[in-house]
Amino acid sequence: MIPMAAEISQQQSIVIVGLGQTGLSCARFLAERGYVIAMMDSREQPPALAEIQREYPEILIKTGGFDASWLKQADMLVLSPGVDPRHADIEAAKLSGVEIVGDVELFARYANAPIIAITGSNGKSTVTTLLADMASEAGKGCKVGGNLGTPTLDLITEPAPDFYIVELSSFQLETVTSLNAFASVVLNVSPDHMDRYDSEQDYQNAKATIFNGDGVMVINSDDVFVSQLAQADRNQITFGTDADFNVISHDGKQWLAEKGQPLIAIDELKIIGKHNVANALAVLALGSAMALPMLAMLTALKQYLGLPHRCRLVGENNGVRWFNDSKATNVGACVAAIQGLADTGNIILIAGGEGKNQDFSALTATLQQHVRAVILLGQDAELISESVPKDLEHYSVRSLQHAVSKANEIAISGDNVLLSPACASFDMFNSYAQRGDVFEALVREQCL
Ligand code: UMA
Ligand code: ADP
Repeated sequence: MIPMAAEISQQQSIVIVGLGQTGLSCARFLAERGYVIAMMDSREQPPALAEIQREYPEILIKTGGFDASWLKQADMLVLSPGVDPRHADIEAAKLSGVEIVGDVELFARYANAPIIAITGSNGKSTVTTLLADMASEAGKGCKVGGNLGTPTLDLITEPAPDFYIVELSSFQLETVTSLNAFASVVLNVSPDHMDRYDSEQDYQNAKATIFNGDGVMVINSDDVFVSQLAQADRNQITFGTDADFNVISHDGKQWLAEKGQPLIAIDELKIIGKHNVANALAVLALGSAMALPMLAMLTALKQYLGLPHRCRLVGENNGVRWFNDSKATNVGACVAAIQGLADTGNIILIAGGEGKNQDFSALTATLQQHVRAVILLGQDAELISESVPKDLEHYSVRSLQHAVSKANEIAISGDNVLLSPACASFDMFNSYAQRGDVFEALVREQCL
């Protein structure tokens, strides 16, 4: 089944923009199918350059900047997600009638099995990997990837899997028109990537694209924006407070439940925090859309440890617990982590980095309510400090090493020290993962 592949003709000239992971996957996918392609990147030495030159010496490549005339002459541009479609040369090509797509659009056209599509401001990777564990426990063969790491086109194989389970970012969804997922979810929407969008509305619109088509809509009934996307004439499964999958009290405990029937006590889960309860409910809703047996789903849920750098306990010493939540790259994720840990002790928060034009005032109330000290670092530390309540103990430090030393100095038994930066890491690190690894190494050396 190759629904719309015929729409791209092998005579068309296709320019792939971006020579990163996505560009490499697009080049392989299109070259193997006989398409004539060229590639372009604004960096002089983009990451996949050598690999592409070795594998496909015939591909024309332009690096160190875009060539507006190449872009205008193409029939189709395949943009990597990191490339902003508002770039003047891309806009100009679009105005000249060039079709602009992304790798996920090609994936949607060529996918040969039902797609389960997951987006949201936060929780995507957790939900994607947990759902994959459940499907595997249920004996389903799934290909899993997207924004999570493996580009979607690399997932397409013969024979077809039972399902594709893909995490999609707003960047990837911006260039998608043909997606008709078997089931899809927008987990939640809170401001992020405001350096890429003209307005919050534009960011929300990109997320909403995941519901295109006629598949099952999985709706977070607690999210005002997501609830508004529900379409009465579509199959829907809801999760949240007043929903198909929710939390109930039973036998003196809190349980995840389906339509009032208790499924599993929350204290049996290894992932922590209210945000992970919401994630678990979303996964159960998606799994039920896929008709996965409940027993398999609950077995996988009980075993799921969570991903590294997401609210993970690094260790405990003298009654102080140290948590790595380096993946919290926006305010929404940081607030969720603080609220998730709030019942278990006082919080010392380490935050800061590259702020991506966020409004940090959304942090103020949560800091006031649940945090006993804040340690700020990175490019936007000063900006964030304007949103720290005046009477709250707070420090500005030069490095993560100083942040850990300061936290160690002020922490007392019963405290949770939480690295949850609410910012991207690129001002000081290569990635959130490197930031988290450095934090864990410092904590192990100095504090445990
Ligand atoms: N480039 C240009 N001009 C530009 C911008 C980028 O030429 O204006 C070039 C860069 O020089 C680079 C190439 O494009 O050589 C990189 O492309 P890319 O940034 O799209 O990155 P990929 O390596 O293709 O990785 C992408 C996703 N990256 C982004 O969305 C920024 C990866 O998500 C994803 O895992 C991968 O595709 C596979 O699907 C990462 C990410 O940070 C994890 N995602 C954001 C997030 O989670 O918040 C959305
Ligand atoms: P994503 O793939 O969307 O970035 P992850 O599952 O990797 O999401 O989690 C990223 C961060 O977001 C975590 O560090 C965690 O603190 C926070 N988070 C996870 N799930 C949620 C949720 N449902 N709501 C709010 N924040 C969340």
